[in-house]
Amino acid sequence: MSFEEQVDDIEANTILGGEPFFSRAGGKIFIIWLVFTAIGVLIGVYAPHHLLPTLLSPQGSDVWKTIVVFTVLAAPVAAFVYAVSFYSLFAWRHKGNQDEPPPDAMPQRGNGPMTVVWLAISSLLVVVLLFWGITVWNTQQVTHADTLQVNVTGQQWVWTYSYPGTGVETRTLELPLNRPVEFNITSVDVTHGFWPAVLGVQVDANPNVTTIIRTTPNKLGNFTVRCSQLCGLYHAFMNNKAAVVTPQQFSTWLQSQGATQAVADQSAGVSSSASSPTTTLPGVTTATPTTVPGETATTLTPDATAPTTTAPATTAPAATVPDGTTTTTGPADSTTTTAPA
Ligand SMILES: [Cu+2]
Repeated sequence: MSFEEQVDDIEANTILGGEPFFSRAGGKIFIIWLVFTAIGVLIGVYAPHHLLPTLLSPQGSDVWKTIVVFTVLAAPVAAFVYAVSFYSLFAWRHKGNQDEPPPDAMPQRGNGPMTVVWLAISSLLVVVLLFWGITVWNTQQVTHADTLQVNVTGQQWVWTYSYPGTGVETRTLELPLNRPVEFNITSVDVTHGFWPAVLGVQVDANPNVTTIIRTTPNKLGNFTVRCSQLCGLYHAFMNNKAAVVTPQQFSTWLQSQGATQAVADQSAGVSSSASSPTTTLPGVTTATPTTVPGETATTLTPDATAPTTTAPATTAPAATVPDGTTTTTGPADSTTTTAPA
């Protein structure tokens, strides 16, 4: 059979018709595509359980879901490319028993139905991903009245955290459980990347710009804040210890860093009468309506909580449970999560 006859035979019978579907190249590629797609979907669904650390915030769960959805949607596309490639490689390769390689097939200048299908599927996938991304992004932009402010400053090669209104400035990050937190991030030298991965947020720290990201830690645990931008010689060592702790522990920690007890209790959202550890439950501690720390300078001193000095917008509602997220994690879980040092 001449080469032209082979090509005609392939087009007439093997790919498009003639023989039963699963005997044709198209049918075989279809089966390979199905198998590869199934493998890709299984990897997309189950690999994150083994690859991702335990996530400590709803934003982290959003990231998890996004990884799964994007991988599952990409699996059939990648599988199609691999299926055609593998089949071509093994079924249509030059076997080596001919004197010369066969000439190329006739070039394809266009294929109307294929173009329509290709464009339609691609467009649909992009629209779905765009819709998903915008939706998840919007859920992360919700602000809460009792948000804890934390100023984050990157420099070669350390992170510094300050808690406005408390006088505390540290190089370890501690956050109270179930309290929305707003990071105000900047840099004093080059571009860094603030990356508390298990909280599901990451953003660049740029000089002369303050970038805000929000998250709500909803599980206790220790983790590491890393720098995600190659920022110089010791970039790889730009790591900080960090932890999500109970409000009571947070207050105690603030005091150990120099805050007065009144300011620390106020920042942590715990009332002084609830200071006894036996009466403090993480996430369900209900604070008295207090001034939100960090929003005004009036919280700097313990006696600044007098009602006359409190701006209306800074008065938090009584409940400290921020977004209705049910707390399923108790103090006993605090040892379950440790990011690699
Ligand atoms: Cu850096």
